[in-house]
Amino acid sequence: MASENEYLVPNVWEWEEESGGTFGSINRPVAGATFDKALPIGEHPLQLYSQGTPNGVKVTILLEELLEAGYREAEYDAWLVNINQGEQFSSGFVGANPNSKIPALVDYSEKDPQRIFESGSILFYLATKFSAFLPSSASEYTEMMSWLFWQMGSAPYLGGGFGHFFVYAPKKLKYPINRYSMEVKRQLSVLDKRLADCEFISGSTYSVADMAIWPWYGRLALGRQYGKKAGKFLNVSEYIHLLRWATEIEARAAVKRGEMVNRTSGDLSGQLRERHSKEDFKLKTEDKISQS
Ligand SMILES: N[C@@H](CCC(=O)N[C@@H](CS)C(=O)NCC(=O)O)C(=O)O
Repeated sequence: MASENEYLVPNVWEWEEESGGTFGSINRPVAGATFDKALPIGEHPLQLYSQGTPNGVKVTILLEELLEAGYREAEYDAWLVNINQGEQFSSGFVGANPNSKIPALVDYSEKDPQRIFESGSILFYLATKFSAFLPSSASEYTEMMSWLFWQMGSAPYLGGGFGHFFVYAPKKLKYPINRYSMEVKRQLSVLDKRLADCEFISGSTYSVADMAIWPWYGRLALGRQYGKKAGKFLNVSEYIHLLRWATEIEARAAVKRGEMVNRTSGDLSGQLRERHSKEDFKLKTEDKISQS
C-alpha cells in the first residue's frame, strides 16, 4: 500500500484540471488555441509578443542593445501577452508560436512576414539579421553557439524544476527540491568556472549567449530570481566569478531598459507593459500612467 504522499501510478494518466500549481493549472495537455483573437500590430517591422519573464527579457535586452549600438532598424513594438491570464492561447498567438509560450516575434520587414519562436532562436535570428553581438572569430562563434544551446537545455531545470518546486508548487516537497537544487548548483558551478577564465561567456566578446544566460543565472546569482530566499538557499555568494559577470551586465543601460519591457510585477516605475518607442521608458511606465 502506498503511503499518504506516494503517488499510486495508474496505467493511463488522466488530466486533473486543478493540479499543477501556478503554471500547471493554466495549461492543458493539448496544443492549440482556446479562443479567437488576432494579435495587435504596431508600426515597426519587428513585433514582439511577450512578458517580462527571463525568457522574455532575453529578447528585449538584445533589442535594446541593438538600438543602443545604433541599429535603427531594430525598432520594435513589444506587446504584453499575459501568461497568467492565458493570453498565450489566443488564435493570434498560437499562429506566431504553436507552442503557446512567450516570447514570439514576427518580422514584417520580410516579403512574407516571418514568425520566430523559442527565445534562443529569436536571439540567433536577430543577431544574424543585424550581424551584431556575435563573436567574429570562428572559435569564439562556435563557443557562443555551444553556450546558447547549453542555456536552452539547462534553464528548464532551473525554471521548470527548481523554481517550480521552490516557489510555485502547491506543497514544498523535499525530493524534487533536492534533486533540482543539486542540478542548479552544478550549473552555477559550470558558469562560475567558465567565467573564472573568460570575461564573457563565449570568451572576450559580449554576445547573445550572455544575454540568454544572464536573465536566468545572472539574476539568480544576484538574488533576484525566485527572491533573496532562493539565493540564500542555493548559497549563490560562493560563485564569485559568476557574480562579477552578473553585476557588470546588470549595470548596462540596455539591460536595465530590456528588463522594464512587458514587465507586470515589481516597482511600478520599472514596468513598461507595452513598448512602442524609446520615449515610452520616460512617459509610459505604470507609475506615470497611474498619475495621469
Ligand atoms: N523554450 C522556450 C520556453 C518559453 C517559456 O517557457 N515561456 C514561459 C514563460 S518564461 C511561458 O510562456 N509560460 C506560459 C505557460 O507555460 O503556459 C523559450 O525559451 O522560448
